[in-house]
Amino acid sequence: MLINTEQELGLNSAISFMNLIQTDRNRLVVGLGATGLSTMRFLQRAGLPFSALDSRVDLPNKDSLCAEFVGVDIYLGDAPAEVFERADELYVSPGLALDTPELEQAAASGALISGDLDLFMRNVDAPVIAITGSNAKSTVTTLVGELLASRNLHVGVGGNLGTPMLDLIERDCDVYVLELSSFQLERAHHYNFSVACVLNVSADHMDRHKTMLRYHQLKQRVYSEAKVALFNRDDRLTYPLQRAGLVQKSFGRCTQGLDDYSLQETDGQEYIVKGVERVLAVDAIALPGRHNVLNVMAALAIVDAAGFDMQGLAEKAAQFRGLPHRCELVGSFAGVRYINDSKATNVGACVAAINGFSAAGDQKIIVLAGGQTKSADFQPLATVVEKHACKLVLFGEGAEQIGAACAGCSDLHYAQDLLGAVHAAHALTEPGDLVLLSPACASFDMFSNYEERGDVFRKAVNDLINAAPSIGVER
Ligand code: UMA
Ligand code: ADP
Repeated sequence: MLINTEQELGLNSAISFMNLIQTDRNRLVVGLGATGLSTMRFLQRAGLPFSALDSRVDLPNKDSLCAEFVGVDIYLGDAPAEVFERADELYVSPGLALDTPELEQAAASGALISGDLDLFMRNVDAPVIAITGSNAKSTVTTLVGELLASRNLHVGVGGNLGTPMLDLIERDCDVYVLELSSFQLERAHHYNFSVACVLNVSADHMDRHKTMLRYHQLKQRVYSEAKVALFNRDDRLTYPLQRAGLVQKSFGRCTQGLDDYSLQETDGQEYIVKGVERVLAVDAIALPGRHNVLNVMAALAIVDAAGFDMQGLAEKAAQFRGLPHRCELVGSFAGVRYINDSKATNVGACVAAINGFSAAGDQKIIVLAGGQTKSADFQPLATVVEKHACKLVLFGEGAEQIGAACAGCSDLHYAQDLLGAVHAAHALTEPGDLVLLSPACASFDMFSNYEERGDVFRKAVNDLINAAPSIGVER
């Protein structure tokens, strides 16, 4: 279905003719979610003609689109083949797989398959810091943004984190900090970042990328034109490929060169250090869990690698309280802590959370997991639940598959839904335990997103707490 907005508004449409005289390129924006909309706005501001399409017939914002993009051809539902055939440049939303027949056909015909990252990189002059990885991207990107803002810099923070990167351009920032997903890297061709960091790599999005090799290669692209590559010494898959002129720096647990960040113990006190120089006492870090110590270290190392003045930034990083739904304490009662880690949408995140909390004490962890599996392998989860003798309460679409992988490794329980899982977990607790919602799966089987899943967990826990006032609540 074509919505030619000029016709709808009763105007005399001349958009095809206008396209011919204003440009020698036919641009097509594919997908009209947050990225598509920001791409349309960017092209419109730049005066570059384009068409757009979305496979949904009932686009919720159809009317406002018509009003905003007068004269632009917008196709909803099944677009005619010619729309793809005549496109020279396709700006494809990250949610769309590139192996769809129309996109493969367009690429085979010589069209450029691209995304918002290319438009962004071609149109900003300020330094761009790019952060990717399977997990911890949002946490580290946000912290880097906060650290730079505390230096009185005008910082643009966005990308996969939420604000589409092209929306940041108008703000004319001193520096940009982008969280990049494998999907965004996959459709890009321009990677000239000031600093590029791969925080960690563990299997995710296997339903889209099919093999770990492909996923790994996509993450590596972030380094391909960067000035400085910052990698995680504890994770071989983050190491950059050698390239002339590439400056390499690293962070990790064990000490390395004088320019690298690591952990060191002195007089019974553990510190983040740069070379041999103390940067921050680990005890001072507000974020919970051992994995978050590495995240704080990574953020400091990124700002340092980008060449900014580090004065006072370690203290600022120590105060960072994190983002909602990432190892967030909901409350504790009867000596049991309830943690919302709904953002753990893959196995690696759940494994990191279990390891992170296990390192911090000898409490037993009851893990609530399940949801859409994204074709994941749950063996790493089985290994870690066995190692730390965790109990597992499984719910949602992936429950059977996770149960099969963890059979014999863990005390297994099943629940109909998340509310049932919270009650089942509560029944299993003893004082000193920790109940951890860390699903290792996407939420879309039962919820609209991970935030809704986390909110349901929070409410269930708060209802439990409120129903047992006599026990004594510590929040
Ligand atoms: N669409 C179609 N046909 C399809 C599939 C999708 O037309 O077959 C349409 C959808 O109807 C939608 C549009 O394409 O209207 C584009 O949607 P999208 O899924 O690409 O999502 P956006 O709204 O553009 O959001 C994207 C990122 N989403 C994905 O990568 C799936 C957001 O990351 C990101 O915040 C946003 O751009 C701004 O940069 C979210 C995410 O889940 C948080 N990311 C994944 C993750 O973190 O694991 C990678
Ligand atoms: P992303 O944006 O990459 O999804 P987030 O900061 O939103 O990253 O955190 C997602 C999940 O990753 C959370 O569940 C969190 O517990 C987990 N996580 C945090 N730090 C790490 C780490 N260093 N390694 C692996 N997983 C981590």
